[in-house]
Amino acid sequence: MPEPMTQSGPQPAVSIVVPVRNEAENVAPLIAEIAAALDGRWAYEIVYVDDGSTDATPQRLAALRAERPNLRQIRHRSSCGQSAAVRTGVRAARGAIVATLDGDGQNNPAFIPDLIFALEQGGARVGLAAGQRVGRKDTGFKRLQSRVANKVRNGILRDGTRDSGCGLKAFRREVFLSLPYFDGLHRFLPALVRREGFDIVYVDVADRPRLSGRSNYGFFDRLWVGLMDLAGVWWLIRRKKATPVATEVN
Ligand SMILES: Nc1nc2c(ncn2[C@@H]2O[C@H](COP(=O)(O)OP(=O)(O)O)[C@@H](O)[C@H]2O)c(=O)[nH]1
Ligand SMILES: [Mg+2]
Repeated sequence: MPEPMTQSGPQPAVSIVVPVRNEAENVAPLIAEIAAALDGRWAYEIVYVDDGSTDATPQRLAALRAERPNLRQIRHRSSCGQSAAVRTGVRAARGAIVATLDGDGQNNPAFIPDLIFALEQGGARVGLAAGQRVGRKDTGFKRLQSRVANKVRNGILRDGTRDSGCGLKAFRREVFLSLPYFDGLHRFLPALVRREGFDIVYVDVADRPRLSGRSNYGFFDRLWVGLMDLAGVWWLIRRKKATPVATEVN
């Protein structure tokens, strides 16, 4: 059983969840950018989920916590993957709205307010505001992989999404936690959120190169698990009936 996570202090409206594995050099600059984007706008907390890093990521986070009371660090004892880290962060989040972003600096926190506004303006029907990268800063080969993967996914799932792998997203905590969980889930949020009967709104976000360190994924990781996950999500959608509208009769 996971230990219960408790936190005192006023409840924030928004939680920023950042999954990281071995991102020591990227922690401080990204947190400064998150604070610059959100300070004075919402009561918020930053929840870093360190997924069993073997570098100085936990120490850097611990040092920053001394000066930032709204920064939390949650640590997996051993690495369980990015989806698991996002889920741990969302479960621990105290805000009703959660925004996620990658911890390597590729996602610019300056877009978080746009995502939150888009979600809020959409009202209760909208379950997810998804970032769509423009001007990708990855290598040509990775851009090609991503383009093919997005075409195949959209062709099969028809989730109307150009780019579902962007780490910048905002959603209602409750909606995310109602989704079926699997490793790889974070790449299929638009299709899974639509499956629950919610709409998606999109926000264009400028992509950046990784600040420092290296990618955690290789070509074969993405190809093999990507195909398996696609088959799984296709099945989940096929096996969905109408979303129940339930009312208690008194
Ligand atoms: N918690 C956790 N985070 C991960 C893992 N792999 C990648 N990440 C984080 O997820 C984000 C995106 O990963 P990255 O390696 O940059 O993937 P890429 O941008 O697709 O090449 C970064 O913040 C990583 O630190 C993992 O196994 N566990
Ligand atoms: Mg990256």
